Amino acid sequence: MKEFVVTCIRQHADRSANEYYCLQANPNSFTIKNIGNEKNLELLDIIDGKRKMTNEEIEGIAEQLSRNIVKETDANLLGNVKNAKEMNKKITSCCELLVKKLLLSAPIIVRFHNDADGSSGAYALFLAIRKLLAENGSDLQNITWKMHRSIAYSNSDSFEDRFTVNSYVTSTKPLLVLLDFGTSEESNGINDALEEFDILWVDHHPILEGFPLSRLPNYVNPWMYEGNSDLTAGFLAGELAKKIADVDIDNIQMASLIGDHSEYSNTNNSEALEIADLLDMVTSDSRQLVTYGNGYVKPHDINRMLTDKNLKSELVAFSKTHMDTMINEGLQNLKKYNIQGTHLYVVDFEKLREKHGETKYPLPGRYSSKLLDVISENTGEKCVLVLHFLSFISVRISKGLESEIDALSKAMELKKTYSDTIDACGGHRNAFSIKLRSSDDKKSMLRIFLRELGCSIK
Ligand SMILES: [Mn+2]
Repeated sequence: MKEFVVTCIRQHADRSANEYYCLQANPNSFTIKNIGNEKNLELLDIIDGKRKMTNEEIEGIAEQLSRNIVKETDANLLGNVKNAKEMNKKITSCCELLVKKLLLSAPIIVRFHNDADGSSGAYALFLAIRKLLAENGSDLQNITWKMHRSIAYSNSDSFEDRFTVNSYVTSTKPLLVLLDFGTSEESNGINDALEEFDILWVDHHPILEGFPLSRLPNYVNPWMYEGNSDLTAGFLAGELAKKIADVDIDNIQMASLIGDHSEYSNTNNSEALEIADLLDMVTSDSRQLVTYGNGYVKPHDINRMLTDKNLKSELVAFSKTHMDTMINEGLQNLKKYNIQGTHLYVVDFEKLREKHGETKYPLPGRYSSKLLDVISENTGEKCVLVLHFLSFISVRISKGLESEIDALSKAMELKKTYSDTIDACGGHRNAFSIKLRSSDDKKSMLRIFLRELGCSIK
């Protein structure tokens, strides 16, 4: 196909400012260009041609080309999932969908969880997409990256996203990419989003009852293939990235595993350790990196942080010193209880953070994971850490102990019994949190929860 075809129009109030995104496709390569203003074109017009293309024609061309572009990869770690072959197939088809949307210049919104896992996934995809487009003489366009401060996709998120793509007329549905989001009922915006978007969702949280899997053909989660949360969302997004373009992202993927304390993390990889720490920091407190806009970190910022040597070493130094201080203070302020042949520790995070005023780093969840690691290293035993903060109770359990101390199930039970007090509860068996409707109930609910876990408290 020698000619360019209009696959997407971005409309402006002033019609003459309209932008026309056009595709020219060869069997294994393509060009996308944005033809600016003063052209009175319509969707699927062939530029300089006399006819229009049909929707089926252009879809067919984009689908075939995306299949030619997406590469076979040997995904070593995927072998830890029992049905690795099936999962790799699913990743490939998700990849083809993403590339097809790129080819057709459909607006793409990528929402990523604001931690090392979610942001490394976004960064890996960013690198791959940028490379693919550069190799084909095309620019990165129509992609919106949104850092997301939870793992739930709410109704207001869906409202915002539909608004974002409102000004586009496209030959194919826009694409919504969710990285490291969970399946809890708080993700109630999904149904509305499905009206407007195709959804590509990369997850590794346990799949909860009532989740509309059948409506989400492009949902990847190791739990569906007899794997578990240890293959992280960022790691899986990296597998997608490698199929799109030849990018060197091993350390980024490793940072994702380290960030989520996966059993596949290699903590001797000092470069990946650093990246994980930095990603955790800049997604907790973006003032460290971003001084403009809404302060939300985007892959471009991450790229700057990882490629600018001075900036990087400055950030590394800050994150190390600050985390060490906080960990030491945490160790000095633990309450200790006996449970089931081991110990449970409680720490009041509000009290710790008070002293440090300004910075939001570290966020309580990641802090509790680190603190648990240090405690268990110091004592040589597997243990439980309960951290509380505002209306949150965050729980961390050493790997391997969760089958003996199934605190997540107990918390879920409590949520049923005390639905007036507990607003939400979710995460992984080793790492989850309970969100209360009001911080006023925290003391009493904490006591009930600790008693449930076997602590002797009056
Ligand atoms: Mn994750």
